[in-house]
Amino acid sequence: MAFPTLRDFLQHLEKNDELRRVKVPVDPVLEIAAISDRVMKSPAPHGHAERDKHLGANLGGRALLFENTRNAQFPLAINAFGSYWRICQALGCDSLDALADKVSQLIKPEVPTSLMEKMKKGLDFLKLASVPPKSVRSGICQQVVLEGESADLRKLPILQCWPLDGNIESDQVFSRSDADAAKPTHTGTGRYITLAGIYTRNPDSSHRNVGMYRVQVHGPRLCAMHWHMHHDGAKHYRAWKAAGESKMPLAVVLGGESVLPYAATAPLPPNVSELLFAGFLNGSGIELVKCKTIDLEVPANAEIVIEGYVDLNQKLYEGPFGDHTGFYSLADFYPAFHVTAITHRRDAIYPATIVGQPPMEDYFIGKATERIFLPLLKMLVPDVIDYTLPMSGTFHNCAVLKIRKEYPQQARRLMHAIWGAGQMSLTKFVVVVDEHVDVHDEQQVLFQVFANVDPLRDVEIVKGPIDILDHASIEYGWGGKIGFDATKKWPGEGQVRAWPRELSFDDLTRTLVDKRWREYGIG
Ligand SMILES: Cc1cc2nc3c(=O)[nH]c(=O)nc-3n(C[C@H](O)[C@H](O)[C@H](O)COP(=O)(O)O)c2cc1C
Ligand SMILES: [Mn+2]
Repeated sequence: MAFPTLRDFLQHLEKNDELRRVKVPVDPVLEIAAISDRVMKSPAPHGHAERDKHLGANLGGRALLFENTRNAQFPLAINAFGSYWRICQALGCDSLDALADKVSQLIKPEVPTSLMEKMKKGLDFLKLASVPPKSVRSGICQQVVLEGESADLRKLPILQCWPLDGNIESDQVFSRSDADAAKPTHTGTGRYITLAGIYTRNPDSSHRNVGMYRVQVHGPRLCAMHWHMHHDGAKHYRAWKAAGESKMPLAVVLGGESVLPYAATAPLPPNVSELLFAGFLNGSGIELVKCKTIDLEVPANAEIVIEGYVDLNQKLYEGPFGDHTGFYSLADFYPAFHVTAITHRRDAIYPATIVGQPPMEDYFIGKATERIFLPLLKMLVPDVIDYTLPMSGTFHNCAVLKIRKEYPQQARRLMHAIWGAGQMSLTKFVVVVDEHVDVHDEQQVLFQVFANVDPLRDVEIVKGPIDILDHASIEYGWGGKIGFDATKKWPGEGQVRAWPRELSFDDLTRTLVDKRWREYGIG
């Protein structure tokens, strides 16, 4: 079962020895981040039983609750989702594979025919299975309402994660110039809200979106809103601008049901509601209350809600920011968000995360997506048996997929399907291996690539949209992508000499040695 509030979730973690309280005063500027980085890369109390040989399976340390945050009024929780065990607890499942099974059961009975129908059915499963959000009159997130001058972001223990964050005087130059940008009026601080759901709707209220985007603090009531142009918040922004509006309501939501932070990161298509998906994961509809100063609804069980509006004619410098790529994302211009109110639960806890070179907390959030979306990926591309987004690929840089090869050049078909599939289309390196390979074992995968690929024959290079955080692509937002066909090549695939067999012992010998192992006295 998932948990109705962040506090309930943290209590559960503490009961299971998965949380440590830090009582001494600690600085939200860099110190908390440096502590968390170390903890996130250390062993977790409960690992991943089935995957114990795989990178990251037993990492993630413990969740941390900093009770005494220097110069701020709230305790800070971090790394609450940062291990296999903890992300499963947050999503109310025993294992991510079990959750993926639940998703595949839902989509199985349908027998769609065309590709379009398949896509529609695949996504419709949410509507069939989930529990829609419910509007309620009041919520703990509004126990305290701060408006006007008293809505001051400095009360929150907002982190500075990395030393050059927000420092535009540094050598971290701009990633591009935005011709469309109004001249920036403000320089940001190094502090970023990192684990919030950003709630927006389109102008006619026909669709609402929740996305996890970082928010850079510029002043007590001013922020920059970092949504990538490929994401739905940016889509809403463009819709409000096209409608000739000057302000777009927006809420930054911290805490709430334990499924919410994950749901905000899930790569759902623009027309599929994160709140519906969250209801499905939560097992009951997410309760929503009306905001106090803007026309939006937010989760009633949240710890803290920052209400306000995006000024559609004002942009701010945003960045640099130490990002999940392991590099600083360079500064750029992003929309200005003006705070009109901060509401919070009495004794609220401020949730945060840091990103950087993996493994970090977001690695496990990404793993949840990898597993939950496997049945949907299979529906779109039935060739896929399993896949992984390896730790070293920081999500968009690499996907490894395995197939049961049935016809020549099947791997290439799969590559192109991936490059056309939602957020996965941004994948820079696609590796395809045969069925017997464990894609979660990086050593096995690299062995297959190095051994089975002839670079003249088995590499596919294309161009197209790339994650905007990719600093290597020649242009901002698009560039080259490469596919490696590491499957066994068939005579029908061009110039292929006789292909040797991979070494392995026969079953008889293996069982014999297993049975006699102790007898040998080797240990
Ligand atoms: C910790 C974390 C931080 C993220 N920060 C951003 C961000 O600053 N901007 C962004 O556009 N996406 C960010 N993402 C990715 C989006 O949350 C994710 O792609 C999501 O599916 C977007 O939802 P949308 O399609 O509704 O926009 C982040 C993800 C995580 C896990
Ligand atoms: Mn969305």
